Amino acid sequence: MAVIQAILQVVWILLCIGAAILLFIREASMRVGIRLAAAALMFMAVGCGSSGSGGYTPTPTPTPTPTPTPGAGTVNIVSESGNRSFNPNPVALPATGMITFTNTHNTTHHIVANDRSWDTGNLAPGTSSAAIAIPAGGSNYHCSIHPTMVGVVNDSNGGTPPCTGQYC
Ligand SMILES: [Cu+2]
Repeated sequence: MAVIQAILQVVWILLCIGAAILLFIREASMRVGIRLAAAALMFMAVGCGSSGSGGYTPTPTPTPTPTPTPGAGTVNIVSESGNRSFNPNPVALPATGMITFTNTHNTTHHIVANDRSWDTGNLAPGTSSAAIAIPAGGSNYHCSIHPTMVGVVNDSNGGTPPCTGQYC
Protein backbone atom coordinates (compact mmCIF):
# COMPACT_ATOMS: atom_id res chain seq x y z
CA MET A 1 0.00 0.00 0.00
CA ALA A 2 2.82 2.35 0.93
CA VAL A 3 4.59 1.51 -2.35
CA ILE A 4 1.49 2.36 -4.41
CA GLN A 5 1.09 5.57 -2.45
CA ALA A 6 4.75 6.48 -3.09
CA ILE A 7 4.38 5.75 -6.82
CA LEU A 8 1.20 7.84 -6.98
CA GLN A 9 2.99 10.65 -5.23
CA VAL A 10 5.93 10.53 -7.66
CA VAL A 11 3.48 10.48 -10.61
CA TRP A 12 1.63 13.43 -9.09
CA ILE A 13 4.83 15.41 -8.59
CA LEU A 14 5.93 14.64 -12.18
CA LEU A 15 2.51 15.78 -13.45
CA CYS A 16 2.86 18.96 -11.43
CA ILE A 17 6.35 19.64 -12.76
CA GLY A 18 5.14 18.89 -16.30
CA ALA A 19 2.19 21.22 -15.91
CA ALA A 20 4.43 23.88 -14.47
CA ILE A 21 6.92 23.58 -17.34
CA LEU A 22 4.10 23.67 -19.90
CA LEU A 23 2.63 26.73 -18.23
CA PHE A 24 6.07 28.31 -18.11
CA ILE A 25 6.72 27.69 -21.81
CA ARG A 26 3.26 28.90 -22.75
CA GLU A 27 3.60 32.08 -20.70
CA ALA A 28 7.12 32.67 -21.99
CA SER A 29 6.09 32.15 -25.63
CA MET A 30 3.20 34.53 -25.21
CA ARG A 31 5.76 37.10 -24.09
CA VAL A 32 3.67 37.93 -21.07
CA GLY A 33 6.86 38.22 -19.14
CA ILE A 34 9.22 36.04 -17.20
CA ARG A 35 7.89 37.32 -13.88
CA LEU A 36 4.36 36.04 -14.48
CA ALA A 37 5.77 32.69 -15.60
CA ALA A 38 7.88 32.49 -12.47
CA ALA A 39 4.86 33.36 -10.35
CA ALA A 40 2.85 30.62 -12.07
CA LEU A 41 5.70 28.16 -11.48
CA MET A 42 5.76 29.08 -7.79
CA PHE A 43 1.98 28.71 -7.58
CA MET A 44 2.17 25.23 -9.12
CA ALA A 45 4.94 24.22 -6.74
CA VAL A 46 2.92 25.35 -3.72
CA GLY A 47 -0.20 23.62 -5.05
CA CYS A 48 1.64 20.35 -5.56
CA GLY A 49 3.37 20.52 -2.24
CA SER A 50 0.15 20.94 -0.30
CA SER A 51 -1.72 18.13 -2.06
CA GLY A 52 0.93 15.54 -1.30
CA SER A 53 1.04 13.72 2.02
CA GLY A 54 4.46 15.03 3.02
CA GLY A 55 6.49 18.20 2.82
CA TYR A 56 3.77 20.52 3.97
CA THR A 57 3.90 21.75 7.53
CA PRO A 58 0.84 23.72 8.62
CA THR A 59 1.69 26.95 10.40
CA PRO A 60 0.39 26.86 13.97
CA THR A 61 -2.48 29.23 14.63
CA PRO A 62 -1.64 31.67 17.43
CA THR A 63 -3.59 31.32 20.67
CA PRO A 64 -6.15 34.14 20.75
CA THR A 65 -5.86 36.49 23.71
CA PRO A 66 -9.11 36.80 25.67
CA THR A 67 -11.03 39.88 24.62
CA PRO A 68 -12.51 42.02 27.39
CA THR A 69 -16.29 42.05 27.65
CA PRO A 70 -17.56 45.22 25.91
CA GLY A 71 -19.02 47.70 28.35
CA ALA A 72 -17.67 46.00 31.45
CA GLY A 73 -16.01 48.22 34.03
CA THR A 74 -12.50 47.41 35.22
CA VAL A 75 -11.04 47.46 38.71
CA ASN A 76 -7.26 47.12 38.94
CA ILE A 77 -5.78 45.36 41.95
CA VAL A 78 -2.77 47.56 42.60
CA SER A 79 -1.44 46.84 46.09
CA GLU A 80 -2.18 45.31 49.47
CA SER A 81 -3.11 48.44 51.39
CA GLY A 82 -6.65 48.61 52.75
CA ASN A 83 -9.06 50.55 50.58
CA ARG A 84 -6.19 51.75 48.38
CA SER A 85 -5.66 48.18 47.14
CA PHE A 86 -8.07 48.77 44.27
CA ASN A 87 -8.22 51.40 41.54
CA PRO A 88 -10.69 52.95 41.09
CA ASN A 89 -12.27 52.53 44.49
CA PRO A 90 -15.16 52.97 44.70
CA VAL A 91 -15.92 52.08 41.10
CA ALA A 92 -19.05 53.14 39.22
CA LEU A 93 -21.33 50.32 38.12
CA PRO A 94 -21.51 50.53 34.30
CA ALA A 95 -24.80 50.10 32.40
CA THR A 96 -23.87 46.48 31.68
CA GLY A 97 -23.65 45.77 35.42
CA MET A 98 -20.40 43.94 34.70
CA ILE A 99 -17.02 44.44 36.38
CA THR A 100 -13.70 42.78 35.50
CA PHE A 101 -10.90 42.59 38.08
CA THR A 102 -7.35 42.81 36.72
CA ASN A 103 -4.47 41.90 38.99
CA THR A 104 -1.64 44.34 38.26
CA HIS A 105 -0.03 43.51 41.63
CA ASN A 106 2.84 41.04 42.12
CA THR A 107 0.97 38.43 44.15
CA THR A 108 -2.17 36.32 43.82
CA HIS A 109 -5.45 37.82 45.04
CA HIS A 110 -8.94 36.39 45.33
CA ILE A 111 -11.78 38.89 45.35
CA VAL A 112 -15.16 38.01 46.84
CA ALA A 113 -18.31 39.97 47.60
CA ASN A 114 -18.79 40.43 51.35
CA ASP A 115 -22.20 38.75 50.97
CA ARG A 116 -20.55 35.96 48.86
CA SER A 117 -22.85 36.72 45.90
CA TRP A 118 -19.84 36.63 43.53
CA ASP A 119 -16.26 35.40 43.57
CA THR A 120 -13.39 35.98 41.09
CA GLY A 121 -11.44 32.85 42.02
CA ASN A 122 -7.68 33.14 42.40
CA LEU A 123 -6.16 35.87 40.21
CA ALA A 124 -2.45 35.38 39.56
CA PRO A 125 -0.34 38.48 38.83
CA GLY A 126 -1.13 39.80 35.34
CA THR A 127 -4.43 37.97 34.96
CA SER A 128 -8.02 39.18 34.82
CA SER A 129 -11.25 37.71 36.08
CA ALA A 130 -14.22 36.99 33.87
CA ALA A 131 -16.71 39.84 33.72
CA ILE A 132 -18.72 39.59 36.93
CA ALA A 133 -22.40 40.53 37.15
CA ILE A 134 -22.76 42.91 40.09
CA PRO A 135 -26.19 43.44 41.67
CA ALA A 136 -27.85 46.81 40.83
CA GLY A 137 -27.51 47.67 44.52
CA GLY A 138 -23.71 47.55 44.23
CA SER A 139 -21.30 45.40 46.23
CA ASN A 140 -18.84 45.66 49.06
CA TYR A 141 -15.98 43.25 48.52
CA HIS A 142 -12.63 42.14 49.92
CA CYS A 143 -9.71 39.82 49.17
CA SER A 144 -10.17 36.42 50.78
CA ILE A 145 -6.36 35.93 50.93
CA HIS A 146 -5.63 39.42 52.36
CA PRO A 147 -8.77 40.44 54.32
CA THR A 148 -7.53 44.01 54.87
CA MET A 149 -7.99 44.67 51.13
CA VAL A 150 -11.47 46.15 50.79
CA GLY A 151 -13.38 47.87 48.01
CA VAL A 152 -16.77 49.05 46.84
CA VAL A 153 -18.81 48.88 43.63
CA ASN A 154 -21.35 51.69 43.79
CA ASP A 155 -25.03 51.05 43.08
CA SER A 156 -26.55 51.82 39.67
CA ASN A 157 -27.47 55.35 40.86
CA GLY A 158 -23.90 56.11 41.88
CA GLY A 159 -24.62 55.72 45.59
CA THR A 160 -22.46 53.82 48.06
CA PRO A 161 -24.05 50.56 49.22
CA PRO A 162 -24.31 50.18 52.99
CA CYS A 163 -21.48 48.10 54.46
CA THR A 164 -21.84 45.94 57.53
CA GLY A 165 -19.59 43.29 59.02
CA GLN A 166 -15.89 42.66 59.46
CA TYR A 167 -14.75 43.85 55.98
CA CYS A 168 -15.98 47.45 56.28
CU1 LIG B 1 -5.18 39.69 48.11
